Amino acid sequence: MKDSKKIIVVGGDGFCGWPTALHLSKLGHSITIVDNLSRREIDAALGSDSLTPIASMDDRLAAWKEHSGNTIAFENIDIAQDFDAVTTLLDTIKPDTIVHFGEQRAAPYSMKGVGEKRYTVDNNISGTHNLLAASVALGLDPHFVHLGTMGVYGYDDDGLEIPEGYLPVYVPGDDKQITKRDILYPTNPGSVYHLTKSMDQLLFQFYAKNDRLRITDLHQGIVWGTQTDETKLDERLINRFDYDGDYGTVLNRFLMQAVVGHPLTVHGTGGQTRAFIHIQDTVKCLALAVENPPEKDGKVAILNQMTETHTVRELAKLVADISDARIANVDNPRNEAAENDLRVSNKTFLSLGLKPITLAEGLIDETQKIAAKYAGRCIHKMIPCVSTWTHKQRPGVVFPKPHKVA
Ligand code: NAD
Ligand code: USQ
Repeated sequence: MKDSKKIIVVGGDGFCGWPTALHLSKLGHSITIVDNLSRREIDAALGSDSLTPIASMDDRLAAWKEHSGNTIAFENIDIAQDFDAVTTLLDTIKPDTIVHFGEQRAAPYSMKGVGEKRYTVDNNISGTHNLLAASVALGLDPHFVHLGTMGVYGYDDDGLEIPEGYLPVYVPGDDKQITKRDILYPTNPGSVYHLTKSMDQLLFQFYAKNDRLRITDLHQGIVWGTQTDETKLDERLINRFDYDGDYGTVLNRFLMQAVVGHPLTVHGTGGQTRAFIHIQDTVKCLALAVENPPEKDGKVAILNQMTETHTVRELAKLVADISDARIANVDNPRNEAAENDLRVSNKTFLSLGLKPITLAEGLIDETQKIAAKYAGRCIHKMIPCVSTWTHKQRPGVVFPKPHKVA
């Protein structure tokens, strides 16, 4: 391949990282996955597991070699804790691109307790900073592609369209002249996890300005679905499917709940509007971002990576309509706006040629081929969201309907 790049995929054992590593390998790039397998360890500690049976890293990579003929390298490194290993690896590979998925990514997990809050901040901020600082110390010039999140902006806005990263502000000076500045769109994170993504933004702003690193920060919505063209090839390549109260995201949880006969756990009124993207579109967006690095102009390229917005109650109704599921409005364990509007600009990816998969196309397939097939692996006690944001919230538990007394 003419434009084959040396790419490090940090967090390449995870839900978004694994299918992205396969897709970039299929496109002819030379891939090294870096992962400390902490996500698997957290599952074991919580007593949870992916609904889909995910193979060991060795088996995953052997299966990919059989199907594609391509070798993907793997390094088990904790990027937050082992700076020397990060430096040695970057110095050895001298990557053209570093795709960074390697963070603790669950909002409920980050709010479980003081230990989880501290772990999330230490892991995410140190990991991101170590990659940036090591690249600069070695005099390397990789293009950084980082997975940020739509949620850095919070959900208290009144429906203004969220632009791609920057807000023009007009500041009156002493001489009555008006000066225009492009500032980072103000953040308003709703969890410690989302706070770390807001802090990552400042690290990127500094390293782009000071060291002229080329950085793309992808502000991604909630990813749904499981499989991509590459992970479908063999059961050993299957992607993970999180459904538990800490790591499961709302739409995949509803799909799983529908097939195991659990009421759909709508938090509060379900008026929360969120941005969504299918995992197949995630990997396509990553390939587009890798192929289109920004200029060395001192400014981080920030792209909104989402394809549609929905309220939680709309999603519950969609899933209930294709199943016999009952909808339960449970207590909301989160400290979040009960109802919000959300409008998001995603014009960059559309202009680069993304053709989004819509919920309407993918839902039934996903329900039957994945959720129903692996329903027997569900650990029912892990379903409720019990991590509360403050002592004022209560867990999102479905209580049995009271019996009518005759
Ligand atoms: P995931 O937890 O499945 O994957 C993250 C991977 O990073 C795991 O394999 C984990 O072991 C690894 N990791 C974590 N800390 C590490 C460290 N210190 N050193 C090395 N490896 C480490 O999460 P995901 O759903 O694949 O998300 C990937 C990225 O995308 C995250 O940064 C997340 O914030 C972002 N994102 C995810 C979603 C979503 O809906 N899943 C939406 C928007 C943004
Ligand atoms: N929700 C329910 N019922 C449930 C689970 C969730 O009503 O059973 C509600 C939540 O209260 C929230 C909304 O659904 O209002 C979304 O929750 P989620 O767990 O699906 O998503 P979130 O916590 O925002 O986090 C996920 C990923 C995270 C990523 C983020 C993108 O875990 O890594 O950054 O989506 S975004 O939301 O755009 O910031």
